[in-house]
Amino acid sequence: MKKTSFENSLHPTVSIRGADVYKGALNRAAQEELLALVRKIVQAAPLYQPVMPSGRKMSVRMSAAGEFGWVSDAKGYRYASVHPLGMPWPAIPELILRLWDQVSGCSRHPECCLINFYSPDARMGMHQDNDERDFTAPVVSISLGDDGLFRVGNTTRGGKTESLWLRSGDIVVLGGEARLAHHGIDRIRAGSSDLLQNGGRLNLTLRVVT
Ligand code: MD6
Ligand code: FE
Repeated sequence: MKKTSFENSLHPTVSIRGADVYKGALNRAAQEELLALVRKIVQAAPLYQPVMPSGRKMSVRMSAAGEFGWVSDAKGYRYASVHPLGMPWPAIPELILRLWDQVSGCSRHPECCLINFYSPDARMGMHQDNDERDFTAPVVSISLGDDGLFRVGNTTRGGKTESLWLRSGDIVVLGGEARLAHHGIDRIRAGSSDLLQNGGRLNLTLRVVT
């Protein structure tokens, strides 16, 4: 079988406000392999549209793999051990764990692989990933499909921010001082990738939860 690019060693190529970005970490074969794994996950645990505590619907659709999925509804944000429809979350595929091992510098394994799907008009407001217990473990994100404009700010709200287009196959590691940096996705560049047959962007975020 064709060697996936991450069986070679990976090195960050860009840093924005302390977030390490591995541009082009995954070659096309690796992206396709990951996409097939994501399809299997969402067949078992379908993408759903989360509602924020404010009552507004999020524009992304979500699912997850692992012991926990991050969910949002009228009651608030939390990690849950079952999908909102009641089924257990599928296990995190081995390939994704190997990727984590290559870039995380963390001896623990992720307990959540959150899956976000963006149609061309979806976005993700500025937020912190702070529902986890152990902030010494980084958050690792993998982008597939259309380009997304990623913005990174500060640990506190407001202040200076920097933006970078994330392309299919890019990996971001938020660790160290940047672990609690605010970040979001401002927009999607429709049609910029042909990885997903019907377009859109997938982002996988891997987190140690407990
Ligand atoms: C996204 N990413 O790329 C949203 N969180 O669609 C995130 O929210 C994120 O990229 C923590 C660490 C890296 C990320
Ligand atoms: Fe995040």
